[in-house]
This record gives sequence, structure tokens and C-alpha cells, in this order.
Amino acid sequence: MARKFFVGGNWKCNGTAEEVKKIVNTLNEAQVPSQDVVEVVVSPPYVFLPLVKSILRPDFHVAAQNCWVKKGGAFTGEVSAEMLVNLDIPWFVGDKVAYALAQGLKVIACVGETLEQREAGSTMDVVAAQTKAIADRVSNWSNVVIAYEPVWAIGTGKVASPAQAQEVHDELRKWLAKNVSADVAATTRIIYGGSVNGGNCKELGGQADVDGFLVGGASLKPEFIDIIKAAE
Ligand code: G2H
Repeated sequence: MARKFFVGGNWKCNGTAEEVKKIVNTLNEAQVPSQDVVEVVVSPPYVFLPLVKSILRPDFHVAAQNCWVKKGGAFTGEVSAEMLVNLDIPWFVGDKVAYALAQGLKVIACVGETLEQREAGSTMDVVAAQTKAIADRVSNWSNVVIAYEPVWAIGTGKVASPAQAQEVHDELRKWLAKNVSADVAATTRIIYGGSVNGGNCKELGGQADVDGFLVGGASLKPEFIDIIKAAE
């Protein structure tokens, strides 16, 4: 089965209500490939989730950036997975995957090595160990997208080369084939995150095992549309 290209916009801790509305208007007006070709998910800060959900075009989806690790209750400041389900927020970006998956949320799970780990030659060991921690908790792989995000490329302007990204994605897919199943390896989207922009997305997205992107800084700008179009 072909893997549908996936582009996530992680807005992190940015924006006012006015700025968020402006970004959404830009997205709503954009001519992009259909949702049969690319799945687009944006992840605003928590306080703007209902606003974004109410005004965003229906072919784009919304993700939360975080959620509480167990059932809700007397946990000041936390937001539970049940609340996200209740608000019809289908996706969650982050590393606390187990409880979110158990509640039926779809998860963009992030893995990646530090610069020291890369230079020490342990990239694959690190990424495999992180993926194993996730895989141990997953029963339905269709609810999981893996984002390879080398720590040294996050928000730094230093992007992995297409060859570096492809190498890790390929190894990750082989890890899934060996440790989960051939079917899961063939169907799970492995996306790349770390200083993706309108200029580097096409070559990165052209790699055989790069199934899309998780975009931070550039997802707040109109060039996010160009990144979505890299699906074509
Ligand atoms: C890495 C990435 C998006 P940026 O976190 O998740 O951010 O594109 O700003 O490096």
C-alpha cells in the first residue's frame, strides 16, 4: 500500500489570536494537492486549538502539542487525552505516546539523536531504542506517524542532508520490518523534521523513505504551502 505524504505544522509556542487567524486564512486560501495525495495537520498552542479547529478548512486536521499521561483528575494545568477526543482533536505531537494512543488519538512520535550521539556513530542505536520504547506501546500502527527529528537540526537552521535523512529513515524502516512486521514497515509514514523550509523540502521529500515533514518555524509562514506542495 502506498504511503500518503504527510505534512505537519508544529506552531510550538507562537502566535496571538490575530496571528493565528492570519495563518489559518493563508492556509484556507491555498491551492494544494488534494487530501488523497497529502495529509496536512497543524498543531497550534493549546489555547488556540478550538479557534483553529473552528475556522480551519475541513481537509486539514488539528493536533495538540502535548497531553497528560493518564486519566484526567486533580492535575493542575494538564489537559487530558480524553479532552482532546471530546473536542474532536484527532492528533497529538510528542513523546508521551502510550496513554494518548490508548485513548484512540493518532500520534506523531518524535525520535532523533543529538550531535554528540551522531558524531559518536550511535545515531541508529539511539533512534532504534527510542522507536522501541514507542513500539512497545503501539497496538494499532495506522495511528502512528514517526518523525525523525535530529536534535541538532531542530530550530537551528541546520538541516539534515537528503542522504542523511534517507539513511536514517531507511534504517528505521528496516528496524520496523525486523521488530514489528513487514506490513507495518511498508505502511508506516516516517517523516522528517528539523529546519525544513520551502527551499529544501523538494529534495528531502524526493527521498524514497521520506514520507513527509514535521515543520516548525516555516509552518508559521506562507512557505508552508510550498512544503505541502512537495507532496506532488
Ligand atoms: C523540529 C521542527 C518541527 P523547525 O522541532 O518539529 O522545527 O522546523 O523549526 O526546526
